[in-house]
Amino acid sequence: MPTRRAFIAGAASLPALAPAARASEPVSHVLRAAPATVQLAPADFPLTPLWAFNGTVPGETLRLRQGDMFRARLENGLDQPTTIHWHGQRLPNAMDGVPYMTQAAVMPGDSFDYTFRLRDAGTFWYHPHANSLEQISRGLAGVMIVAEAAPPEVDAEEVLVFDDWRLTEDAQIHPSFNSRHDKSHGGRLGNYITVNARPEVTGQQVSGSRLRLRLVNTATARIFRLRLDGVRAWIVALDAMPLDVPEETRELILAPAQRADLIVDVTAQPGEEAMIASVERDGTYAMVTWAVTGPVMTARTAPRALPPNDMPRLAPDDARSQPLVLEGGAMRGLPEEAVWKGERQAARKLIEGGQFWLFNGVAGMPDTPLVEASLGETIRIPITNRTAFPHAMHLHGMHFREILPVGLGPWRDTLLVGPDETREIAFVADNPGNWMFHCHMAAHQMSGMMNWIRVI
Ligand SMILES: [Cu+2]
Repeated sequence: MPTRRAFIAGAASLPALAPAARASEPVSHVLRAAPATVQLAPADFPLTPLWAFNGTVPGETLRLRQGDMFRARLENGLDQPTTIHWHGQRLPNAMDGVPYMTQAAVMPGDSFDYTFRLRDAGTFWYHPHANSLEQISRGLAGVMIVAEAAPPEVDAEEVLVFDDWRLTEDAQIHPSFNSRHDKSHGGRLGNYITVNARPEVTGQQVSGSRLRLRLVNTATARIFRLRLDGVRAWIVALDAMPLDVPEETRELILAPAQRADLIVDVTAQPGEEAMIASVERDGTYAMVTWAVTGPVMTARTAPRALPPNDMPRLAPDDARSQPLVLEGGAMRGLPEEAVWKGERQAARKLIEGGQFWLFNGVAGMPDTPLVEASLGETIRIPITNRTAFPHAMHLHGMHFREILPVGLGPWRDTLLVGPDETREIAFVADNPGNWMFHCHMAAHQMSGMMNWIRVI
């Protein structure tokens, strides 16, 4: 019969689902998810009670260095389970923050230590992956910056977090998280767009100066179309990953969860303004306005590419293909029957259960993954969107590239696929584990648009 000592020793030698950081390795960051109250709406409106990391929206901006170990403790001060997903990080599966898939949910009053090496430089963000629509919409999101060993030379850097809030007339977070209309249409679109949780960011820049801008969309539904004025701008990275060649632009689309790093030269003259505006259906709104001052700095040559992260070599010609078809939603609807919770069911049953969307005929997480890849295998996924809405498709754990008519697109972790489009992605399955592949419009995710990929 095993002795108690032997039993304890045996239990201690079992690999834990996710190792807690040891006492000898203190955490460098504590992120407490808890209720907070901030002045979110303009000053003549009441304060807004929301949920925040460390009391602010966006949550504390984490400034880190490539190659370092990251150790952060999540403390759950909410009255419901939560986790943190480190969006875009190529990390060990147990650190990915997906409850019931990579870790147990962190219960109210409990904590969880996340530890992983920061292998990639870039602009990332963190957010819960539990009850995501409500938790992200109430304010739980923050930016994670991993600096390159040799960052580009700029005069200033700005982090700009674009978000969209649905507020009541007295500036409270609208509690309509179960709206069937949101789920079956374009998601939880708000009525108040912000940058860094303000309706507008203002400041000063010197004419001719060079800025690095890190743009993040933390909204759960709104696709921002951003226009740049009074500057010459280049995209140098998308979803954290540097472009091979910086791409000059005057306007860019930032879908939910996407990031863009820009290098921007202020071309407006002293006395003029430089601006980032959001182009919306009902008009164009200034989000960032810089008063431009002198003396004028000397113009520089176009920026060089950022130092690349260590990406796999992608040879899609040899890849296995697994198509994904997106169906459902308003205007197109569901077929008569579909699979939900492992059973074929009438569409009426799915709709009663708040399920409006299908991935390959299945609503919600299927028991078997979309793809089971062997480690190192290259996989192609043509994504066909038969719905009437765009979807921001996000793969955890690995970045992918789009297969273009000629060549390959940039490395991304989130791709916007428009209605009636087919967009094909390819990736090297080089990170073992179970990884979610889902629409990042959280109302769509919870109403059907979830799947997963297994790498073994
Ligand atoms: Cu979607």
